[in-house]
Amino acid sequence: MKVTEADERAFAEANSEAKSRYGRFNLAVIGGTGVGKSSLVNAVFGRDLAKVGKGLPVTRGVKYYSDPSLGIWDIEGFEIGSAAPPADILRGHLRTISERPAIERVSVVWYCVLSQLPRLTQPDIDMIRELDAAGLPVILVLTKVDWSKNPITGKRTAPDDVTEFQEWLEEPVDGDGRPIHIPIERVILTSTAGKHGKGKGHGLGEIVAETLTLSPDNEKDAFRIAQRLNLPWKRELARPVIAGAASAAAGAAAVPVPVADAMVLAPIQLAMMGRIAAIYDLELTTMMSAGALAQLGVQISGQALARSFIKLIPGAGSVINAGVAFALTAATGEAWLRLCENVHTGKIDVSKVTDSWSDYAPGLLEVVRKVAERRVLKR
Ligand SMILES: Nc1nc2c(ncn2[C@@H]2O[C@H](COP(=O)(O)OP(=O)(O)OP(=O)(O)O)[C@@H](O)[C@H]2O)c(=O)[nH]1
Ligand SMILES: [Mg+2]
Repeated sequence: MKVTEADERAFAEANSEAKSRYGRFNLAVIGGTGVGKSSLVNAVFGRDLAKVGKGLPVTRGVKYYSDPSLGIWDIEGFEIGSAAPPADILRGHLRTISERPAIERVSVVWYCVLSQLPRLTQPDIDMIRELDAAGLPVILVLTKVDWSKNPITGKRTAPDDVTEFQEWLEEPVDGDGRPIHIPIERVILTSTAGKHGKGKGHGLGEIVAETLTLSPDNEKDAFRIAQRLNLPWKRELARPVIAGAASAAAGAAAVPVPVADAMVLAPIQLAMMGRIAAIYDLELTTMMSAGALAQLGVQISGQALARSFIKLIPGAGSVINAGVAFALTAATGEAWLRLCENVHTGKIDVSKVTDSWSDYAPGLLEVVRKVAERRVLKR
């Protein structure tokens, strides 16, 4: 059976529909030159937007990088000798941002301070207050923390002056010991590399968890998709998609339809796959060529076609067929999820997706056997 163009479109349309529904998560990263803003963004979101994204110098000291699921407002911290007070400059930046399209609106701010200079200057405090006044939740990120590791317990500790600063932030006071208000939600200590630029980062899981907590409810899914560190969040988003497709497949198969199974089920499965790909933030065009996608459609349709033979088996009525359609769609979804996960984490090269699929795709016979067994057990 030839795969129709409609099948490919089912994948592509579901993919882009899901992408636009989940929308974009926008983060503002503020900090002085070289404090490690870009490194942090790369570590959490797994991509160098400054290199790959469409960078846009919006105004002096403000750049906007974006791809479909993520927008980064890269804002220069205050520079010594700047003409206007930093808070005034920042207020201007925030006004500029608020006049941009809604899809670019900032949700959360990471205010980055180099841990080697663990203090907040008055301009820093003024800027943080300005962000708070604009209704933006601020995470204070201490960057490039030089952890030392206890060789016996393996416990990591930050330098003393960093810990002291962290304690001061819990109840900040001015030089005269009077309490001052610094509207930050959290302080998080991070590093994206070890002392010599190698090794893994620390504090990243914490920054991801806190950013999700502070995100508005209608942008949490966008953040779950944009970030690259927490895979369970993505699985949680993908599972209902699979369940929905499996039910739809069962429904389509239970009703005697005048068209071949493949015509009905392949679009359901391909749309499911397109949605899952969106959750893993995988671009259809980078994942596979149109030809490769067609090939994938052939495989799925082949399974569906084989399914229609089951109808010919004496005693295997439309109910068994619906059960098989359900189970096979669910198994296909799980297999595709695992494949997407492996592409997402870099275990599989995107160019190998089509070749790898046969290793993941559920075997039809296996699925039919399981469904049949379950029915026998139920009796
Ligand atoms: N040791 C160590 N070095 C880091 C860490 N994070 C970043 N760096 C290094 O610090 C330098 C500056 O990092 P960037 O991420 O480019 O800093 P930035 O704030 O984006 O800098 P600008 O965009 O130039 O303002 C780079 O050489 C990084 O490799 C860290 O956690 N530990
Ligand atoms: Mg940078």
